[in-house]
Amino acid sequence: MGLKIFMDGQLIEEDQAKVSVFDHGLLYGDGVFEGIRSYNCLVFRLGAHVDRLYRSAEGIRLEIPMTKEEMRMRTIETLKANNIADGYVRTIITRGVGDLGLDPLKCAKPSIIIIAHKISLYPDEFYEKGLKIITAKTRRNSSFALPPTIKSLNYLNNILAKIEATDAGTEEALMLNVEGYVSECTGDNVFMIKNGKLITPLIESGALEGITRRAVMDIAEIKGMKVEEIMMRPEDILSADELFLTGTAAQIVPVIELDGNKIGRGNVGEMTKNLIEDFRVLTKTDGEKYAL
Ligand code: PXG
Repeated sequence: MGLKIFMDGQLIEEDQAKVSVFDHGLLYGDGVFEGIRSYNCLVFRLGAHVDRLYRSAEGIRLEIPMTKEEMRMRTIETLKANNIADGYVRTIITRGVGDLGLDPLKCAKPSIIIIAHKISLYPDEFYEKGLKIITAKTRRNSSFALPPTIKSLNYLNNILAKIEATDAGTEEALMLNVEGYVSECTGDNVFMIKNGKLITPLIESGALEGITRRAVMDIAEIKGMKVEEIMMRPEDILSADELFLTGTAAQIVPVIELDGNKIGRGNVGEMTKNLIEDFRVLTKTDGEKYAL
């Protein structure tokens, strides 16, 4: 039996969960989404994910036809219906069915889709050995065009950079904004550690306000580390002691090389290892609980 998908008010079988060819989500990438994780029946920072989903929707003038509270409830209901304790949830809001023209006002009603899936973990090797990444030539979308704070269904900007990473034989690509400052990777935020200080690009550099980013900053502050958000230059990264990426799916992944240049000693840093462990502990307590 396939998955049970929440779609437009009800849970339906995976093979029945279909989107119209006239949905503006498909035609134009007109919609928003979230990627959420549950750990042993605890949905990590569900409230923050739901808040960001509604902020993204507001950013594209899309009104989600559901309250935030119901959205949280439906997320948990979908996890439960699929008997998933450790999972990855993809919530998608599309503009809905319209005609072939651009006008979003012709779309009658946004579509709400929640997919709860078992988590497919990244290979252990990523965490043990660290990633080698490149700097993409593709620049991060300008806030004046499509603000990177909006988690929209239009991810071509990120996908183009991801293709560059794949072409270079690497897993990830660092993206700069049009001014040449570091913004983020294709689906992860970026952090460096220098002289014991945790440093990450300002959201204004063209980064998504990552939930994992926030959690890592919280952990660091509790540990008494100095945390700074800056306009980061690529050369700052080359002088870092440690470098890592954060995201809901990947959590915290060490990076050991950028464009063939070693970061620090070229191995996974001790402070990164500590943060990985602290984050693992946090996911055991910080979340919305449900029972299967
Ligand atoms: N930046 C971007 C552009 C993202 O899409 C993050 C940062 C990290 O945010 P969170 O809140 O997850 O800590 C994301 C989130 C993938 C994938 O397959 C990743 C995301 C979305 C969709 C797919 O790696 N990322």
